[in-house]
Amino acid sequence: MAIADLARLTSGTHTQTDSVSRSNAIQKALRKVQGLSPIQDSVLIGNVPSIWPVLSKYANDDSGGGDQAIITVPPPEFIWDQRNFPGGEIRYFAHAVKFTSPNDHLVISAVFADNAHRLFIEERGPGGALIQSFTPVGGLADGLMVPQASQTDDTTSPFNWQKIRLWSSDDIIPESTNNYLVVSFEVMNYLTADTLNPAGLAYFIDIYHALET
Ligand SMILES: [Ca+2]
Repeated sequence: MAIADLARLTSGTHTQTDSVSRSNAIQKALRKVQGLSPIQDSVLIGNVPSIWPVLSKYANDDSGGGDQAIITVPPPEFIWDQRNFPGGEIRYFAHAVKFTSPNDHLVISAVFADNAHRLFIEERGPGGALIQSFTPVGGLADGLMVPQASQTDDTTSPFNWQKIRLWSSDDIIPESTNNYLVVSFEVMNYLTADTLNPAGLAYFIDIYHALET
């Protein structure tokens, strides 16, 4: 069966963000891809502590069989909703792409977060209605979503922010091509006594689909 690339999604200013809820971030992501408003683009924050692991492409990337639509997508950027990072805060991020076929899809992801995060990959209707979840109930888990976990759980190297979480799956079959594949994140910045306590998110998602059912 032939397989084709559909999209590469990487964190950047097009990633939508919200300080209140994942649902709000998803609404913004769906509006962004449909050319509607209001939206809220994420802020590029750079490698704040200079020691975060960087998700980057190979210099001679030929992903997607060399398809320019894939390999010209910029590598992931470190993002947040603003340039300050209070300890204990949770921020939400989302990115949507429209399904173009009813066939089996393959999604491959790599995610960095400072400090903990949950990743959700879902089919959503154009207005945001949840159609189905491809990730576990409550999202894929990276670290405890507890502000004090930096003092109780995430206390030795490799720290949570040093881990790149990997996930992939096939059997991602949309109910309708009117719907969207929506990737969303809930990210928590732990409390710490350190002077510098940055928060950030960076991700890479490749989506492929079968050309026949
Ligand atoms: Ca932090």
